[in-house]
Amino acid sequence: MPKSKFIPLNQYIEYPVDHMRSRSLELYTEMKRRRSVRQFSERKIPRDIIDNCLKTASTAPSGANLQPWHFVVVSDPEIKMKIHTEAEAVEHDFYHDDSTKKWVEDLEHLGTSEQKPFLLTAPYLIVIFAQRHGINSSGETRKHYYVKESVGIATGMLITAIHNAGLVSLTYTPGKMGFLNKILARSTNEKPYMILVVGYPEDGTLVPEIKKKSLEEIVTYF
Ligand code: IYR
Repeated sequence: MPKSKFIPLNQYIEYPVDHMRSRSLELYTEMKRRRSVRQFSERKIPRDIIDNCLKTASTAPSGANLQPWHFVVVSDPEIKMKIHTEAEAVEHDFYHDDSTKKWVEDLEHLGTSEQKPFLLTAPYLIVIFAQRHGINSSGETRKHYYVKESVGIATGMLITAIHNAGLVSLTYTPGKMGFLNKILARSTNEKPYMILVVGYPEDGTLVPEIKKKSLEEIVTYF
């Protein structure tokens, strides 16, 4: 017998097919407006809104339901400053190193640079950690499964929740992120996964003109 107790699937709602069609189209219409933004205003955001978005992320499926993630929400200006200093040092190497020359060329159309002022201006930096393994209260380790997949799904749901709330975000990944463990006092079983920068866009924000692949390009039906 499984150890789990089983309960009826009583929260499921079946919609009539027409209703399903309009709901699926409405979400697509909403999500295709989402853009990654690199210019953030300093406007504050109530914390309960961020909490609600994190609660949405917490509903994500994960390997063996072990939920191998931790979210550190940074709004403290001094901590943001430390992250900014370390991140710009990492980016300086990335933008000047010979080994990343081609990569930097591939990014030209996005208008990125080694300067990361949004790490100071955005009201929240959500630093997402992936737990390579778990540690219980007695300090014993526990294997985690499909960690990257699980954290990726939770992060996607967080990005969707933030957009749905009417905010903008940026998935930001400096090449080396070990400094985040030090600054945020997270143990080494937790690997920094990304910084999700969250806030309002600055007035007059510009975004690159980019195209998404068509369904024909990305989907095969059999
Ligand atoms: N971390 C660098 C470089 C960078 C890499 C990728 I892949 C991007 O999609 C965008 C930027 C930076 O943020 O500038």
